[in-house]
Amino acid sequence: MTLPFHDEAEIEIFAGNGGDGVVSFRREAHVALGGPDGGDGGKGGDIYIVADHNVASLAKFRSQKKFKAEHGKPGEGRQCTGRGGQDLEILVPVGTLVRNTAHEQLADLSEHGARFLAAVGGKGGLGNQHFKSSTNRTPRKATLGKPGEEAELFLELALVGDVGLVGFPNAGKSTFLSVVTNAKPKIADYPFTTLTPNQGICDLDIERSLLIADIPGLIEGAAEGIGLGHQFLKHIQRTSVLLFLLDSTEDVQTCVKKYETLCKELADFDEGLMQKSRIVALSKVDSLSEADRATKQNEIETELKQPVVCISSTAHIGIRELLENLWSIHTQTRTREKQETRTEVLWSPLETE
Ligand SMILES: Nc1nc2c(ncn2[C@@H]2O[C@H](COP(=O)(O)OP(=O)(O)OP(=O)(O)O)[C@@H](O)[C@H]2O)c(=O)[nH]1
Ligand SMILES: [Mg+2]
Repeated sequence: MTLPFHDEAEIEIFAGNGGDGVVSFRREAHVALGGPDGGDGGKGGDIYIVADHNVASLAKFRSQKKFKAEHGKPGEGRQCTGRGGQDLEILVPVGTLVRNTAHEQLADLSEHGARFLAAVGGKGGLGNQHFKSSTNRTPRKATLGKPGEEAELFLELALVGDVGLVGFPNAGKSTFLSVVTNAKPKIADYPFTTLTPNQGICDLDIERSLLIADIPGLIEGAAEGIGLGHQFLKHIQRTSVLLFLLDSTEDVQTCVKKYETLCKELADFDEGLMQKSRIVALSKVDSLSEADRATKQNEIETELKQPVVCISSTAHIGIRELLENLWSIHTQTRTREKQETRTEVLWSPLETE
């Protein structure tokens, strides 16, 4: 699944107006003056924004920016209420954030089927049947339907991956994605081959799969907008584990320096990214002899003071073990997150008294 990417959109939405109430009197044979029987107007349609996994990007909002729900119908005689306007569902990709013009987040539609009521339809007006009193048996009053809510909204897509790939350009991120998932990203031996995020599903077996997100390479100063900048880092914010790729064909000092730069760029963007579990891998080790591989791995582990694994996507070296490790970190992280949310929900100030 390589996404044709369009990850931001601005839309205007107009919920339906309520239908007007009407003035009407009962007309019956032999009854000179029937009572008031004007029905109420129907409610205007609401607008929902709904996450749907069949929608891949926000591209469709380039051509359509205005969305209007149906108005309610006016009431009718014989106390008939007008038909309500139909609700409108705007389908967006899973992972869409909805913001208002002040850029406050209104909704995070991170699961298929998640719905956000974005604009409420206006109430229908009241028919004259409601205005009958002991002093006025023939009221000529009815009220107008209320206007529906309107809003200007910003939609922003942040992918919901399990594993996020982090590395300098040319580190072999897209190649890794293409080997372990169904994605077919562009691969080439020059920097910035990947210009927009890609996502792919890696099936470890029938029951276990990981959603892996590949983002454009980072370079020093990305947080200040150098290279393609850090704009794509939001796509790995919701992953449970980060996989750093360092190109093993480069010397030890370059690998170490690049690793430190990547960490700094991540921290400059969002400290939370640095709290995520991570695996550091030396990529392209098929280009090194086994002896060189081991030496380089040891030296880099010593410098970084953390374990480093050796992989080659093209020669399938170390890939299976890496995927198993990613899986186990991923499941542990998600279990911990679930427990944390449960604790937050269960916590009550009353219990601490
Ligand atoms: N020998 C060898 N070459 C590899 C391996 N993985 C990637 N490469 C090569 O490294 C180059 C860069 O690979 P990409 O996958 O495009 O790198 P990237 O990290 O996605 O680069 P950007 O999209 O520019 O950030 C390509 O020429 C690949 O063929 C590997 O395991 N072994
Ligand atoms: Mg790439």
